[in-house]
Amino acid sequence: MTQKGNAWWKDKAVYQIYPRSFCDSNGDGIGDIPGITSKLDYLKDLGIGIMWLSPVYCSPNDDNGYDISNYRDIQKEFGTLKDMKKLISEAKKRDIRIIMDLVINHTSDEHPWFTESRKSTGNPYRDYYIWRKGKRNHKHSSDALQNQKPPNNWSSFFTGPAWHYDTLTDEFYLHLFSRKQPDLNYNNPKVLAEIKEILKFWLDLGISGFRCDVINVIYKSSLKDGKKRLALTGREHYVSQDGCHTILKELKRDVFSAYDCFTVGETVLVDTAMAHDLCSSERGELDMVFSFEHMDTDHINNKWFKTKFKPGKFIKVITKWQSCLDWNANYLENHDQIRSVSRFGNDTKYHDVSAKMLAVLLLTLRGTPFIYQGEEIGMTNAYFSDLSEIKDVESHYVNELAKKMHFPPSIRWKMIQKSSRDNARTPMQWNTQEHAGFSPKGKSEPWIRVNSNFRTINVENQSKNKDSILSFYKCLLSLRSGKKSILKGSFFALPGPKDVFCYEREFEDERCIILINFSQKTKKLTNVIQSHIKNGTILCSNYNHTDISCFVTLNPYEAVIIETSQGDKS
Ligand code: ISL
Ligand code: CA
Repeated sequence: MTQKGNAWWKDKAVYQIYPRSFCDSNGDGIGDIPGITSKLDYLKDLGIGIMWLSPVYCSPNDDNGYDISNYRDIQKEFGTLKDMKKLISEAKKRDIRIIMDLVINHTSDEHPWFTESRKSTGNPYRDYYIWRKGKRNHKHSSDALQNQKPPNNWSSFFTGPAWHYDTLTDEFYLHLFSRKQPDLNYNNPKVLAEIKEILKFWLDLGISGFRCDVINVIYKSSLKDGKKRLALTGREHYVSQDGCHTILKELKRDVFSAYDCFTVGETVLVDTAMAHDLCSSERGELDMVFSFEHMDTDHINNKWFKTKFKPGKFIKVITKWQSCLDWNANYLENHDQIRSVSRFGNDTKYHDVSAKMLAVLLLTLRGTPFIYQGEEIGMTNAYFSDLSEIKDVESHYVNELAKKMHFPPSIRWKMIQKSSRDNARTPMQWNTQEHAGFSPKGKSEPWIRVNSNFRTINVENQSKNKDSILSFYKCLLSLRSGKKSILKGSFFALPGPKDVFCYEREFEDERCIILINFSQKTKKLTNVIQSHIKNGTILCSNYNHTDISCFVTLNPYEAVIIETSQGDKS
C-alpha cells in the first residue's frame, strides 16, 4: 500500500467506458471485459491515463448495472474476476489506471441484503434499507394498499413516488431511482462498515479510485414531506446533508487515505457552494465532483423539455464553475447524456469542426477532463425510430408517466427520441464491418441498435486520416500533457463577442488564450482580444490555421489555442 502522494489524477485525462457498449469479444451482442482489454493499445495511443468503468458487478440489469446484486463479483456477461484482474494488470503495463463505479446509494432488490431485509420486520438485514409504514388513506378496502398512502410525498428521479409497497410486511421501502433500486440506510452503521470492506476489496485488487454514483444523496436527514415541486419533491431532506459529509470524511479517513487513489463524486442538484464543501482539498471528502448546471442549459425544468441551445448561458455557467471551484471534473458527455456534437455543436454540416471545437473546450478548461467513449470520433445521437428500440428503464418510466398525463404519442416519442440516455449507449463504432466492429461478424445482434452512421463515423477511418476528429483528440491530449498553463494554470474569462467563449490559462510565465466560437456565424474578434493575441503562436486550430497575423475573425465553430507571452498582456 502506498500513501497517497502527488495528485497524479490532475495531470491525466480520463476515458469513460460503458462496458455493455464498448467491445464485444465473444459475439453475444454485449460488450465485455476481454473486449476492453483488447482495446487498451487504442486507449494508450489516444493518450488517456485513467479509465473509468461504468458498473461491471453482478446485476439483474434493471438499470444496466447501476443495480448491483453482488459487489464482489463480475457480471457473467462481462466476464470473470480473472478477466478483471487481467484488465487491471494489462492496463498497468500501459500506465493506465482504472477507476470503478461505486453505487452505494442503493443496491438491486435482488441483492441478498435486500432479499433478507424484505422477509420480516425483525430480520437482521431489515435496517439495511429504509422501510416505513404507510399513511392511512381513510379508505376502506379489502386491499391493504388501498387503505394507505406512501410514508411521505417524495418523488423518484425516474418519475412517480419514491416508495414501493411490499405486501409481505405491509410496509413501504424507499427508492430514489427505480423500484428495483432500494436505497440503503446510512443511519445503520453496519451499512457503512460493509461498504468500507467492499472498497478495500477492489482497491487491494489494484484499482485506483472510484466514480461515486449519486454520492451526495446517500444520507437522508429526515423522512418528512418535502416542499411540493415539479420534480424531486423531498430533495431538501437528502441533497448534500451534514450526514453525507460525515460519511465521506469517514471513508476518506478509514479507507481512501491508505491508498494511492482518487474519488470523483457524481453530485446531483449541487450549486458551487455545495460542490466546494464536497471536494475542497482542505475538507478531506472527495477529490472532485461532476456538476450538472451546464447540462441544464438546454431545457426547461428537465431534460425531457428541450429548448434551443443558447451558447451564452452555457458559457456563463462554465465560467462560474471554473471561477468558483479550484478543480472541476470537466465533461460534456457520459452514459446519461445525449451526444455533445448533436447537442452543443452541429452533427450534419459542421460535424467535423464542431466536434473538434468541443474537444478544445473539454481539454483546455481547468480540471480533469472526462472523455466518454465515442466522443473522440464525434459519435452522434442515434435518431432512434421507434420506442421498441429504446432499452433504458428511465425512458420507459417517463413514457408511462407522459401517457398517464395524456401526452399524444407523437409528442411522447419526440421527447424520448431527443433525450433518451440510449442516445449515448449505442455500440462503439470501430469500423465499417457488420455491427460497426463492435461484435464479431455473423454473431448475435448487439443488445442495442448500432447508429446507422457507422460507415462514415468510425475509429478505423479516422485512424488513417491525419485530419480526423480522432487525430485532433490525440494531438490535443499530447499538447495538453506538455503545457503547464493548460494542465494546471489559472482560469480567467475574457470578454468576447456573443456566443464566443474566450479565456486565458496561465502558469508562471506561460500563458495560453483559448477562443471558441459556438455559433455558425463568422465572428469578429474584439480589439481587446486582438491585442492580447497579436504576437502569439497558434498551437492548435480546428481549421488548421497557423498564421496569427491577420487573425481577426473566427469561422463557424472555430476553436484555437494561442500561446502568448507575459510581455503581450495589455
Ligand atoms: O440521467 C439522469 C436524468 O435523466 C440523471 O438524473 C441521473 O439519473 C442521475 O444523474 C444519477 O445517475 C446515476 O445514478 C443512476 C443511474 O441510472 C445513472 O446511470 C447514474 O449515472 C442510478 O444509479
Ligand atoms: Ca460479449
